[in-house]
Amino acid sequence: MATVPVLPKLVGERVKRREDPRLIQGRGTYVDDVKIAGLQHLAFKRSDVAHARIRAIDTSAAEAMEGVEAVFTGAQMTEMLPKGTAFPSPSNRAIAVDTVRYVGEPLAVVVASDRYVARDAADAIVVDYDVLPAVVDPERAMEDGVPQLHAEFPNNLAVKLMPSGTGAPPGGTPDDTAIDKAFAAAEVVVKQRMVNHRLVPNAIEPRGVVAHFEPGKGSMTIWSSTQNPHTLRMTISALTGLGQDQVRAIAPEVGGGFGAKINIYPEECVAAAVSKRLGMPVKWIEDRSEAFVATTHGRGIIGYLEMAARRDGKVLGVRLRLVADIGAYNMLGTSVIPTLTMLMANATYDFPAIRTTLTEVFTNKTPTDAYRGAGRPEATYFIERGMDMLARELKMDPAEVRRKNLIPKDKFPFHTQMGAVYDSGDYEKALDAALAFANWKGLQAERDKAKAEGRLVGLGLAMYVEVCGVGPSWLMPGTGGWEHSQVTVERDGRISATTGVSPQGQGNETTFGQMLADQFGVPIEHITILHGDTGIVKQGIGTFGSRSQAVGGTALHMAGTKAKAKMARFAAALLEAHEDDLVFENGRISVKGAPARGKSFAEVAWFAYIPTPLPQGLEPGLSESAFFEPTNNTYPFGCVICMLEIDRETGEPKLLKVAAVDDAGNLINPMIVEGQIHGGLAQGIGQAMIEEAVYGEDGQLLTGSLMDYALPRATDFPRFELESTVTPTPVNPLGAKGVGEAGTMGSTPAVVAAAVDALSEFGVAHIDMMLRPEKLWRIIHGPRQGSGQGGQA
Ligand code: MCN
Repeated sequence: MATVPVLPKLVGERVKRREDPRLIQGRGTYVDDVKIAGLQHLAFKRSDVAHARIRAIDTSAAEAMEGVEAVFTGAQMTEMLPKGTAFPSPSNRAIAVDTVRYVGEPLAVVVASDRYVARDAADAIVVDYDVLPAVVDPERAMEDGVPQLHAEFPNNLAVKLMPSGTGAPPGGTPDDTAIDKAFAAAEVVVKQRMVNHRLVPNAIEPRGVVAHFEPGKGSMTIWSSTQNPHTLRMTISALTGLGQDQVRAIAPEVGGGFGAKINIYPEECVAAAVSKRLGMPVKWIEDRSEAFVATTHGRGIIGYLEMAARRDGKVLGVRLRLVADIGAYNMLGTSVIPTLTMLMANATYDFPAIRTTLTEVFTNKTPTDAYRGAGRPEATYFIERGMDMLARELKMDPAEVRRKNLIPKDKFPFHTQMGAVYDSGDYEKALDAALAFANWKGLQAERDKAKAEGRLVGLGLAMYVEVCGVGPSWLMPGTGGWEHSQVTVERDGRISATTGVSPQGQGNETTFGQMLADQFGVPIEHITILHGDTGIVKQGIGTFGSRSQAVGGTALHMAGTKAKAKMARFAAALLEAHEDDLVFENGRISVKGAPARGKSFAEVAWFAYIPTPLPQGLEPGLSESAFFEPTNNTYPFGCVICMLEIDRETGEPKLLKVAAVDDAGNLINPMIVEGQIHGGLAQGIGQAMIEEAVYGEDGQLLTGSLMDYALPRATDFPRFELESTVTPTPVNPLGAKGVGEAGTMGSTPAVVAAAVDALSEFGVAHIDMMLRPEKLWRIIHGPRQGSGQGGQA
C-alpha cells in the first residue's frame, strides 16, 4: 500500500476560515437574496416624533397608489396579532395603536408589489399627532411631574431591583452590615458618577425578513437576519397560532449581529402576520436610516461608584448604584442586560463586600438590548475606573493596586459577592503576562519622557472577567440553556453535522470542522457544518453570550463521540476486530498495529447503511445527536494595556499602542480567536473614542446617520498586539471558554484611563466618554479642574 501522509491535527491550529471565499467574493446568500414568485414588499411608516398620541392616521392616499396591495395600521395589526409582540412589555404592540413613544416606532405597514412603491406609499401616509413632551434623561424621567410613558409604570420605573450582593445566594438576603462596616473601616474612599453612554450597533447588513405563508400547506417559512432562528420559530408560532412544526425559520448568511439581532422584532412579527393574512410571500429590508432608530441600541447606563479602601490599596467594599436608560419598551433582553452589570460588579477582585442597586427607566428613545458584551463591559468599566481612581488617590501604580486585590488562583471555583461562581482563573498570570508583553515599565519610562518634553501621553490598564458560554437552563427559563447537534456520517463517508448555534461571521464552520476532522481523522474538506435552518437543524437555542463554542461546540463533540462509537462497531464487524482496537486516521479505520488491515471511511459508511448482515445489536445508519446542558457559565478574563497621546493644540486623542492578553481556555483556532478579539477591541475602543448615540431634548436621535455617528475604521488603531494565557474551564470537556465579546471588556476603561493619565497635569480624575477632542481641549485650555470630573458629563 502506498504511504499516505498523515493528516495534521487541526484543533489549536490557525486554519484559514472556510467561509471566507464565498463571503469575500459576494457569493453568500443573505435575506435580501431570497426571491419568491409573487413576492410583495413591506415598508413601514414610522413615527417622526418621540412622544405623541395618535389622533388619526390617513392611509387613503397610500392605498390608492398603483401597486399597493394593502396598508395595515396598529388597530388592524392588533387584530391580526392579538398577542402583540413576544415581550412582557407594557403597551408593546408590533405597530403602535394610540401612542408612540420613540422616533422610529412603527405606525403602519404598506404592502406593495415593489420596494420603491411601498416606500413612496408609506411616505404618503398622513399622521395627525397630539405631540406630548418627551423625556430622554433617565434620571429626570424618575422625577415627579415629568412625562410618563406607560400609565402602569409610575415615574417611568420599569424595574427597581432590591439591593443585592455581599455573598447572598441568588434570591437570598444579603448581609447588610458587611458593606457598612467596610466603609466605616475605610482609610480612603473614591466616588464617581460615570456615564456608559448609548451606542448604535450598526451591523454591516441591516435587518431583513422574508415571510412565506403557504395557505395550501398551512405552513410558514420565515427567513430572517437573526442570531436565533429557533427562538424566532417559537415566537412566530406563538404569535400566529401555527404549530412549531408548521413554522420553519431560516437564518441564511447573516452580515453581523453584535447582539442586536438576538431580539425578535416587530417587523418579523408583522411580516409573518401579513403573509398569513394575504397568503402571499412578503419581504422587508431595513435601510440604514431605519437601522439607526428601529434596531435596538446598546449600553446606556449610569453608575454611581463608591470604593472603600485601606491606604495600602486593599479594597474593603464597593457600592454601585446603577440607573439604566432602557428606552421606550422592553425587548427580549432589555431588562436582563443591566442585571449582568450587577452580576459582574465583583470583576477580577476579591472584594470583601459589594452592594449594588439597579433601576431601569423608560425614556422616549429606541429600546436598548444586547450589544457586544451586553452588561459586562459596563461592569468592567465602572470597577476598573474605580481601581484607577484609587491608584491615583494613593499614588500607586495602577497595576499594583489591582494585583493587591486580584482573586488568587487557589480560590477557584470562586463564589463572588454577587452570587456568581467563577469557573477557573489565574488573573495574576494574565496581569504579569500583559505587563511583560506590553513592556509596562518601558512604557512608563516612555510616557514620563514624553511628558517631560511637554507631550500629553498617558497609559491605561484594565483587567476584565466576563460571564459567557450561557448557560444552564435554569438561567434561561424562556428558551433553555442547552445546545444540540446531530452528526451524520453519510453513505459516501463524508460527514455532515448540524448545530443549533448559527454564526453571523464568527467562523464556526471552520472551528467545528476542525473539531470533527480531528475526532474522525478525516480531512476538513470532507465535513459540512449545517446551521441556521430549523427545517434541517431541528433543535437549538442560538448564538449570543459567546456560547457557540463552549455550549454548541460541546454538543457537537458529544454527538461526534456517539457517531464515532457506532461507526467503530460497524468497522469492528467488517474487520473482525474489537472496536477498542481500532484507529481512526487519515480517512481510514484500521486495526491498531496493523495499518494494512483497514477499510476506508466510505467503505465502513456504506456498510453501515447497507449492512449485510446487520451486526447484532445495531440499527442501520450513522447519525447521532446530543444535547449539552452546561452546569455553569464560563468566565474568560484578561488584561488590556494601551498608550494614548492627546494633541495639546486640538485636543485630538490618538492611540499609540494597544496590547491585550486574553484567556479563553483552550482555543480551537487561535487565528479566529484573534479576529474575534480584534473586532471586540475595535468596538470597545470605538465606544471610548468616537461612537455615541446623542439625543436632543425632544427625543430626536441627532446622530442618526453615518454622517454623524462615527464608526471606527482600521486607520483609527495601531496594530493590536495580542497574547494569550490558557486556563481551561472545567465546565465542558473541551476546556473552552467564549471569546466573541472579550475584546469589548477591558479596552474601553483602558483607553479612558490612558486619556486621564495623559491629562494628569490638569488634575482630572475621570473623564466621561466619549473622548471628543472638544471635551479634551476644554480640559487642556479651560480653567483648572479639581480632583473631580473633567469636561462635561
Ligand atoms: N473559538 C475558539 N476557541 C475558543 C472560543 C471560541 O476557537 N476557546 C471560536 C469559535 O469557534 C467561534 C468564535 O471563536 O468561531 C467565537 O466563538 P464564541 O466565543 O463561542 O462566540 P459565539 O460564536 O457565540 O459568538 C457570539 C459573540 C457575540 S455574543 C457577539 S455580540 C459577536 C461575536 O460573537 N458578534 C459578532 N463576534 C462576532 N463576530 C462577527 N464577525 N460578527 C458578529 O456579529
